[in-house]
Amino acid sequence: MKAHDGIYIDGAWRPAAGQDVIEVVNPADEQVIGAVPAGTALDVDTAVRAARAALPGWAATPPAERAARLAALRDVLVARKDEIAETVTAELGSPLPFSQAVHAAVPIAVAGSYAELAASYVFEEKVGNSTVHQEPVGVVGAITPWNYPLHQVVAKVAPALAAGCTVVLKPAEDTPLVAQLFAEAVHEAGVPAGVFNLVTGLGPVAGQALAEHPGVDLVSFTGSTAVGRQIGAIAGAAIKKVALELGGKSANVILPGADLARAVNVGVANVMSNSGQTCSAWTRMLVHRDRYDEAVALAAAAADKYADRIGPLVNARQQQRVRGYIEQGVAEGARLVAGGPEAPRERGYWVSPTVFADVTPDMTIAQEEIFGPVLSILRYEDEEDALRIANGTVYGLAGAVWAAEEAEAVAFARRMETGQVDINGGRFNPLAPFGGYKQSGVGRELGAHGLAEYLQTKSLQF
Ligand code: TXE
Repeated sequence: MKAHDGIYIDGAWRPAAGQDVIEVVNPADEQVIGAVPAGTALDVDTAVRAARAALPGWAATPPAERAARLAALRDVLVARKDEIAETVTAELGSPLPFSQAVHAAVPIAVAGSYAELAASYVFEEKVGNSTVHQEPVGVVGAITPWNYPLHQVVAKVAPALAAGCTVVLKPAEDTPLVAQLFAEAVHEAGVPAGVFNLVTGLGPVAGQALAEHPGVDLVSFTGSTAVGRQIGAIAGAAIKKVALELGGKSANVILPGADLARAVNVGVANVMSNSGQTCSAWTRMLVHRDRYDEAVALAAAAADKYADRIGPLVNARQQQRVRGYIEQGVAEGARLVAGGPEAPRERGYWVSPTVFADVTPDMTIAQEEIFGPVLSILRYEDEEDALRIANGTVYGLAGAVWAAEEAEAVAFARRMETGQVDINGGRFNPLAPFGGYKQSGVGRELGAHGLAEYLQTKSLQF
């Protein structure tokens, strides 16, 4: 048994209470590449107790020392970045260059940002005759999905540790290997025993036990809206804090004067990235009717170029789900201009880059999160119509606006009901808060706002 064939609790790898395992499958070819313990409520309880026991010590550790551990963690992740990329490629199926450029590099940037924020954040300030203290919320239960397997983990664990919280992580069952690698990195970075704990397992078993555990003060969840709703209900009943990062159906609004070719090409790249398994993906492209046909032709040509560049979907269920949405799009009258429901390969969970034209706002493919390489192109009459369509879903996670003038794009973006908007392109910023309006979630991740989620406020009056 290799060291990490167990679960990581209180600074050590140990066997889970039961014998069950979860097999890990490479979605590109359906080969079994490993297995991890299927932790149960008993394992979760052991982990939460370890996290509670470690809480007073870590909460009292000076922020500068917490920052030093996070900087050490970042350094270990840097030293192991090739292994991270290879692991994510093996369990998620993403092409290796993408795993290197995104699945390894982004969490390294996020860990680095929290090493800096832990050192610079104002945990105590004077307000009139009071001092206001920012204190850790306590024990965090983190439940993460498989789409950006390491990023989702770091986006929760790094700010929680920066805040002085201790953590029990339940990673997605499809991608647990990089979570094990992360636990090794935390250990190597010298984070004290019990501050970070890892229990692999199934969502409805280990995940639910973690959300329900009375020793957990805050549940931070990223995943489907359906499970997010359940977790929100559990947290509501227990009056415990909750952060939810859920689905999206983001709009890419191309205003009439924009550089159409650039807006379409970047828009298609955004949707195809990670095979469309991105909650913030710009899955609805909104184009003025005068430039609509031109945009459709550009998008179809751009999408076809991704056929050999994107990886498979994570598992057979997601592949079925996405193919089902494509069939539904056809059935509801949308026009396929690239891709389609047929699986392009026999083995593995592949779906072709797909583009639909003549999509209307009421169609299922324009309303529901598909989570695959599928773009819907919608036509608008004028700016007010574009805004109505952009805001016309239950979600509000991200989006984009393209215009001839930056100010015009900013004015439009400010009227969008969504948490993050890229203006004429835009680059990833690990310090910019990320999170949803409406049913896309509760709370923010990344940057100082992400850190604040893990803090509670106390004021002392003098
Ligand atoms: O998500 P689940 P799934 C969306 C996307 C996708 C759909 C289904 O639309 O097609 O969700 O994906 C854990 N109690 N997103 O089924 O089930 C689970 O083990 C506690 C959007 O994979 O929500 C995993 O760790 N935990 C998204 C995590 O929840 C439970 C990313 C997410 O899995 C649980 C992924 C339960 N009862 C999917 N049931 C985003 N927002 O980025 C499951 N889990």
